Amino acid sequence: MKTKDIMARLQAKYPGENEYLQAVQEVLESIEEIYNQHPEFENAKIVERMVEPDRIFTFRVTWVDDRGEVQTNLGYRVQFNSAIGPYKGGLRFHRAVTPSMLKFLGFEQTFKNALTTLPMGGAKGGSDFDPKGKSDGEIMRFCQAFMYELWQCIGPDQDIPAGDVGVGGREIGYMYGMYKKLAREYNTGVLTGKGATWGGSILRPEATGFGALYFTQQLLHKHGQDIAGKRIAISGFGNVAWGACKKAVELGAKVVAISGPDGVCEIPDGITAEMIDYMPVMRLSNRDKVQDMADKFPGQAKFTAGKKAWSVKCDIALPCAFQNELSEADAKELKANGTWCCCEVSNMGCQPEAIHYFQHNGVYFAPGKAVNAGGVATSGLEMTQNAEHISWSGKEVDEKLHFIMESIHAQCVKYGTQPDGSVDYVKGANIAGFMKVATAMLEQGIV
Ligand code: 2IT
Repeated sequence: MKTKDIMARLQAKYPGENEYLQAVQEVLESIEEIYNQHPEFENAKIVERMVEPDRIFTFRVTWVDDRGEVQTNLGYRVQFNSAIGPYKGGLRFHRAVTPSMLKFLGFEQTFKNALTTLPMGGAKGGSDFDPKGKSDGEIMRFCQAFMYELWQCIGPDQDIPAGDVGVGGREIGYMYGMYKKLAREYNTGVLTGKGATWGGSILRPEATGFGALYFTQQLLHKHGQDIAGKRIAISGFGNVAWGACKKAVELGAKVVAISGPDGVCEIPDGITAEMIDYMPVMRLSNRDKVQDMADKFPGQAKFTAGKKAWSVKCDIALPCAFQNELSEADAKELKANGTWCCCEVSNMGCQPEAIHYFQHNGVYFAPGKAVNAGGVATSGLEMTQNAEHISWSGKEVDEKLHFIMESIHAQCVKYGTQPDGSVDYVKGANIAGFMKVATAMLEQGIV
């Protein structure tokens, strides 16, 4: 297989699906060498099969807003790959959602889920519904209308959605309520990220951020460093950024920036517990403004409009918001300001040129599919608890999450160690995930 040829074919077939093409290109470049050492992969056309989703559901979602006006959105579920388990992955509600975005996310999810050590295939879904400025009632009616279509496509052994950008505990609650009514079954295993009193795993809300910090700590330890005392810049202020802030502070680091679509909040003395508690309040308001933090904590947080978190001096950068949020120019600015580590927490948060710059300028870099896998891994733990009708304590879940993140780090080191002893975490994560999925596909025949 030649990455160039496959990419040329995909570009001709899916012109304009830029995020999808970007995600595929990165994985193919990483695995090309090892793939070509295995003629059995080529004979079974593993790559050609793996880059296409198994199926995509597209549906219209119609709901009524607070003014009584009828609104129409599009909903999707991309079931990407089920070689190692039922389809699993989040739902994204964001105005920019397209099939390309969900295909990239579903593709990434397939490899990420393979890294978690748990039996989960890859999927993603969502809608171009824009939560910004919506009331709680509007959010509820949209979630209900969305589930009215989605429920036929999902099931505990079939496909298990969860949250992503724009979908948190509140939205999962509204969707589960509707699912239960339609299916006439208390089938908790059909969604993850549920409330703790009705089948949700303790620590699922924190898990993506906590897991990312455990991974970052392991990467630092591998390189003779520790997170304590380090200055960290974080982008976003949603669920993932919130969990990352909590664990960073717990491990003794100082979070000196958070950001939003409107700009950055610089926090020279480090984020406090009160500020961290305010982050979910900001999210639930649907205002989408990080400036609210500076307004609430004047003197502690300084807001600058139009600037990114990457303009703030830090040791470690943690992108926690959206794909392609960190460009080559941002990477250069970070490096010039003394940053020496970037762990990508958002899915494909760094542009390819930024990753290339980090890797060739002495900045440790690890990709989202390894760093953020603690979220979906804890969803996998939630599925196990639901199947057994039990609930583990926070301590039990945290221990399992810790173990899983260690295993993901070890897989990256195993497959990503270069002849000079350095670790290419991008290669490591991609090859480890690929080998697991490809082997399962081979063993299950041509289907
Ligand atoms: O990108 C992700 O891994 C998620 N949004 C979480 C998916 C999940 O099923 O928990």
